Formats: sequence, C-alpha cells, structure tokens
Amino acid sequence: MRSRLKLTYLAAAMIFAIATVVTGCAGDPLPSASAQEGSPLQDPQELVSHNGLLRAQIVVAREQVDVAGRKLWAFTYNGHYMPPTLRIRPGDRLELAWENRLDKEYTNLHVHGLHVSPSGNADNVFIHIHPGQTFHYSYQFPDNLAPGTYWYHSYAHPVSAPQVAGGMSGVIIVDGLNQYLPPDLRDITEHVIALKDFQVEGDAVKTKDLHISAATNRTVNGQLNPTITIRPGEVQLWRLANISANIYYNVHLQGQQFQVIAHDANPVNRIWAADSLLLAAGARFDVLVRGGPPGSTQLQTLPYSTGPAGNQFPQATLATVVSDGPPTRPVALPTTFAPTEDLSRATVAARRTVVFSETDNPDRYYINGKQFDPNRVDIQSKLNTVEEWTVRNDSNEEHSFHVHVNDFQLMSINGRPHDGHGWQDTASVPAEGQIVIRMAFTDYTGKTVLHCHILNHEDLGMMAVLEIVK
Ligand SMILES: [Cu+2]
Repeated sequence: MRSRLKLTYLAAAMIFAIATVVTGCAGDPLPSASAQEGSPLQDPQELVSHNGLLRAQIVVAREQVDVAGRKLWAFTYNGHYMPPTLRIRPGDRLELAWENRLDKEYTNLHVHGLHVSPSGNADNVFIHIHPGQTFHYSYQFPDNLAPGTYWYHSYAHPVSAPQVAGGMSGVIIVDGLNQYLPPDLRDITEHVIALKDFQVEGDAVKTKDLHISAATNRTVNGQLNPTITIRPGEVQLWRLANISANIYYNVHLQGQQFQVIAHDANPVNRIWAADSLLLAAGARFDVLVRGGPPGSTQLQTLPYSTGPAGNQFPQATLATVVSDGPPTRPVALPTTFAPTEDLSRATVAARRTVVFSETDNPDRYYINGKQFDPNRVDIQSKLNTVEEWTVRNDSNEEHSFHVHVNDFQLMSINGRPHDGHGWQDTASVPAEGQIVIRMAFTDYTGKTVLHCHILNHEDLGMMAVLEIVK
C-alpha cells in the first residue's frame, strides 16, 4: 500500500514537472496581477444555525470594497464581495431580513438547489425588494434535506446577471456529508472553493454590457490565486461551487484526482474519481482531495469551449496548492457512499420536451419559442408524480439547464445513458444536442421557474414558469 502511494506521488511529481514545461507561464494572462496573490486561502466568514434556527440580516449595497487586492465598487452583501457562508442543518428554519440599500435597482434572493417552498416569503423568485425596503424571507427546510454545497444569489430578472456579476452571490452549506465518511475522515479540514469572477470597468466591478468571453479575473473566495495548504497524504473536503454569473469552469488539480462525494448537494451512491470536473454556470461538486508529495501544484480551470456560437474559456490558475509538513497516514476511501433514489424504474406521469433556442440580432433567448413572461404558466406539473423531460438545445452553444425546488436525475446525454450516481439541479445541455431528465415533484406546490443559468441568457428571455399543483 505504502509503496503504491509512493509511486503515485512520483507519478504526480512527474506529471507536474511535464505540465509545467508544456504550459510554461502561458496560463496567466490576467490583467490584474496583485500583491495579494499567493496569500493563504480564506474561507468566507460563516453564519451558523443554532438550535434549529439561523436568523440574519443581510444588507445589499453598492460599496467600495477590497476585491483581490484592489479597491473596487461592487454589489456587496453585508459589505463583502465574498459574503458570509450560511451553514444550516436539515430541518432548520432560516430567517433572513434582506435589506435593499441600492440606489435605483430592485433585488431579491434565490437559494439555489434547496428543496423548499417556492411560495410566500420562501424561495419566491417573483418577489421585488425595492430600494429602501427590507423583505423578511423565511424558509422551513425538510428533515431529509440533502447535505452538501448550495448557494444564494440575486434573482432579479432582468438584471440578475449584472447583480450576480457585481458580487451578489454566496455559499450555503447544509451539514451532514460527514456522516457517510469513515470515522477517520469525519473531522477533516474543509474549504469553500467559491468560483467567482469579475471584470473591471474603471474603478468598479463591471456589471453592465457583460461579454461572457471577455478576459475576467477568476477568484477563489474573492482571492486571486490564493494558497491552499495540505499535508502529504492528508484528505480534505473541498466545496467547489461555480457562483459566477455566466462562465463555465473545467476544474483540474495537477497530478491529482478529485473524489466526488456530492454533485449539486446530492450525496452520490458511489464515490467517483475525476481528473477534471466541468462546472457549468451554477454547478457544485463536493470532493475529497488527497495531499500530494511535498511541493506545490496548481488548481486550474482548463480551456473549455461551449460551442461555435458560445464561449471559449482559456486556461487559468485558480489557486496554488502547497503540500507540506509531516505525512498523514493514508486512509482508504470508501466506494459506496450515500443512499440515493433511482428514478429509472419510476412510473412516468408525463413526458415533455423543453426546447432551448436563440437568435442573433437581436440577441434573444427562448424556451419553447417564448421569452420569459412571469404572468404566463408554461408547464404545469402534478405534486407527487415523476415526469420525464427531454431538454433539447437547438442552438450552437451549450446552455446550463437549471430548475428550482426539485432536483432531477440525468438519464441520458445525446441518447447515451448516463449514470451520475445521484441527482443534480444543473446540467449542461450540449450544443445541437439534448439531455433527458427525470424529476420527482415532492412536498411543495406553487409557481417557480426553469431556466438557463448563464444569467445573460436568462435575463434575455431563457426562462419559463413551472407551476406545481395538487
Ligand atoms: Cu444559456
């Protein structure tokens, strides 16, 4: 066992050396080298629930803040570009006083991925909080809420992209993934790896007329290329979360594999290994990472194209991982992990086709040929049934399909059966391709939405109203 590990380390070191030679220093053309680069990774401050309740006030304001070592105007939550992480448990109640201190714009809040009511003052995306107003959100989470990494962000159509790009996004953690880990790994070090990027315009984080392909500063927790430390052999839990407005990440840790334990806050039935993980806009993975041999490697996003009509994202360094200190005794990772529900043999109550399409000139985006209208119900589904949706993409670029309230099982991609080892709430639909999903509507009725999580597309119409009825 030990010699095999040593070999793995050697191989990792060689891959690192080769990769360094091949890529040279071409990976970092970002326009804003900062004195802050290389500083230790800081996990966001946490607001934690106690005795079943988390109550907090969040002030939304445009302020000048430190972003990756620069002073820039940004949209802040409680004065931060990287706002507090909300940490809760299944069965908790979350009460948030959301105060809008913006000058002119309305805002609101969406808790992405959480299985919670879409109505009233819960995850109701139709709410408008105008400047000067405070809205009191109240969420009662079910006892069986899935543990993992979620996020929260503005959902103020049609300005959700500017608001999220300007800074209005943070992380939510539902505790409980550790229960599925072996006892030796239940208290491991964990880090939020919130992937959040910003473009600069003058002395501000750019919010208007965002070009998705434009050069951007890819931060982790609001830091440029921070340093993550780990001991050789140590296992850490990293919560990878794409909380950007528009861009994709193709995350890779040189010389290492990610061991995926949850996808979009759905614990997997079987831990699976990946050399790289595609995080379409809105996606998350909870992964175990093992410290390599002493030395440093890079956490990167690899080049990724969303298609001929889409965006070409270049390689970039996200963080530097330094393996240092006394080696940790290796702990075997389990293969089976959490119980999951398989919808492949479920009775399907309805089959639907959801078509994503777009036009240039004018730049418009559609679902089933229509742009978003909050006053129209596009799909009506019955509570306590399972539906199968074919999500077809008639455009020549990928879209990040997302639906609120209930997660889904991804059954196939372009006709090839898919086993994701659990459910998810976001899935990239291939250019000129299709995915098939199955979704169980449980617990909650009310109006909610499905949409593309590339928020520029959503703001320009790629969203539809889903009503869940008794
Ligand atoms: Cu899209």
